[in-house]
Amino acid sequence: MLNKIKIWKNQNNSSTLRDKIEEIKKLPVPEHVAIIMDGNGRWAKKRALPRVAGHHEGMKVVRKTTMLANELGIKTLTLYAFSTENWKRPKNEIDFIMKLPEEFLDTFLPELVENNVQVKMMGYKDQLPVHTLNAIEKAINETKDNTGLVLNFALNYGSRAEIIDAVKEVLIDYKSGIIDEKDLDEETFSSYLMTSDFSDPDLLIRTSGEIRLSNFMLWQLAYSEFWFTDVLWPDFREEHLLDAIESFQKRQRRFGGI
Ligand code: V07
Repeated sequence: MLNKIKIWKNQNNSSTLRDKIEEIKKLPVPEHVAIIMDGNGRWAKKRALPRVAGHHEGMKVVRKTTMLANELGIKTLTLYAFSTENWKRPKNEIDFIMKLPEEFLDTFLPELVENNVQVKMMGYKDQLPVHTLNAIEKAINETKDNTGLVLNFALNYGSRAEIIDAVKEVLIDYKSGIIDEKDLDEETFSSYLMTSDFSDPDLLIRTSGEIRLSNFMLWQLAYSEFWFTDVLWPDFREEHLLDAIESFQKRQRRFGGI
């Protein structure tokens, strides 16, 4: 028995990533994890690289994070890839970022399919370049029957605009008699949001030391646990996701006690 325990430890007698994953899988994991992937520009600046190098490195981290989330049994992973405010950035940076979905999918779509991951997107599609949207819609279509992790990209997404648009839809349905004033409760209103297919996030992660929501899922995050880290998104590793989930599980245990 002791021998068996020993082989799980590495030479420093510290626990390995594998140990940590197995520990975390023993307790309930958050169903829906949302991440604000911040700090890509800062990561590049620290290395005297162009900002786009940070975005490119950040894309690789998306792949690793997705695979681990899938293995842990997380049901939905929502990643804030591009906000409605991000159009204010220099054109060359936007052009580069808008090629990332294609590059990501050219490289990783087969792996996503193999791992039963379903790709989704929420956000305002009209303003996206056609080449970007085509690549994403192809991936959504090719993975639509997959039953594993839902990988939901928030792209050209903004929460206040989403809420205003939901209100407008409610008004239209009110005018046409589909909905009555007394029917409008939180659950009904949620069904008008872009996230109508998903449960609310249980855990929000934001990297890079900023402690704010930046117009991300304002309605949906009302009851979520928040986990902020100074780690820049391109430096975010498996152990950081595991730390965030471990912290979530500890909080759940404290509140579940009574
Ligand atoms: C983007 C890399 C991650 C850090 C944050 C900003 C830059 C992956 C995607 C993506 C999107 C849709 C899809 C497949 C992949 C992506 C944008 C930016 C706009 F179906 N990374 N990544 N999209 N960054």
